[in-house]
Amino acid sequence: MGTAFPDGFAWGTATAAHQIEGGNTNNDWWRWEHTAGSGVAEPSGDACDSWRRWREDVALVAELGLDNYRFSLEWSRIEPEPGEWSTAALDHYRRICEALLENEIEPVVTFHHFTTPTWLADRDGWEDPEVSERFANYCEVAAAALSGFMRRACTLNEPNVVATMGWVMGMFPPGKSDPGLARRVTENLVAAHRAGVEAIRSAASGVPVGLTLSMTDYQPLTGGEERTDKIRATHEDVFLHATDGDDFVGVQTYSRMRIGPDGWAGPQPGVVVLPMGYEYWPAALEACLRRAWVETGGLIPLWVTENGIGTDDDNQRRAFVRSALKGVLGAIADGVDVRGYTYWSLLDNFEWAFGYGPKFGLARVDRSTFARVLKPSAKWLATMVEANALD
Ligand code: GCO
Repeated sequence: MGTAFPDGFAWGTATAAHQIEGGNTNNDWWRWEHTAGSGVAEPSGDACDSWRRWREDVALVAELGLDNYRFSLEWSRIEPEPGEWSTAALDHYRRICEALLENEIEPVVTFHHFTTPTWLADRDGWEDPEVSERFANYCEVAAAALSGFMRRACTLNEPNVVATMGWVMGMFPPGKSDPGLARRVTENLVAAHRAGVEAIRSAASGVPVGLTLSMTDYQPLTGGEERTDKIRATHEDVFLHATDGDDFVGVQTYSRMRIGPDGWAGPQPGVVVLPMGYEYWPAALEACLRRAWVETGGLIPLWVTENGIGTDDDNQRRAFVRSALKGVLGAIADGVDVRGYTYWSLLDNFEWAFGYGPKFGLARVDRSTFARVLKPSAKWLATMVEANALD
């Protein structure tokens, strides 16, 4: 296996509106962050002030010589009340796309990245069977505004995490633990994805569209085989099997989980554990790419739309990315059609329930001045992007 990536392999980095913009007060996450007992470490507050400083973010992506930048739209800014549309918000996101294109960077736009407008959350949100129509309506309006500017569209970011963390683990809004409701939410998210694909294609024809899925390298321990199959089926395959006809599948992988007869068996003694409690396991990416390829019949191109590491040790970040990319080369060598790699994230940002603790960024952000400073690992990544090869 060589160290060169295929010609045209695309390199990118990613962020999400609520994690970097600041002041997203009209969505369910802002309210969740200020709900006693939610467990959120700290409120998102000003985040990275990217609603104002987005030109600095574009300049960083350009400085790294990346081919694309994945960012998300904040639905609650675009549709602050049902049927009320903000031209100013749509113009804002179009200006980001224009600035990226001026720097020969392809805008990759995520339409829903975990946050839902409070007016929708208060109408049963993702539990409401009507939600897929509301989502499709929003997709159509937003896609029409960005048509001709966005180069790839992601409908839902990690719908499996939305369902599990919100309706099983209770760590994300609405903080429920009801497997029956989680199943209904999953069905509604699948329907929303399908309706979103149609809406985006109708409003921005020719733009490749797909979903981005959180995938974990689930490894069965003795006696954990059946449990592993069940977890894969309900947490991943239900979405992988909902991508028929899509233009790509986004794979987002961070680690593995060993599964025993009672579920997650916890970190293996001797394996490094990261600040968010999961193992340092870069090989998980290759395993998940291979599995996504098989489960989607080897018919739909894959993109790594998120892979990264929350760590204060920038050398560990570099080692992690290098090892993960070796796995990507291995999958490609065996015929898996992987079109690109997106490092999560451009910036140290609001890591949901963990607050600002975990540091995923290629750039650190001063929490009071919002100054961005690229880390050495970012400059190392830029050299690999330039060579389109592993160093
Ligand atoms: C996710 C989200 C990102 C996270 C990243 C690191 O996959 O959970 O897309 O918002 O910040 O995964 O945990």
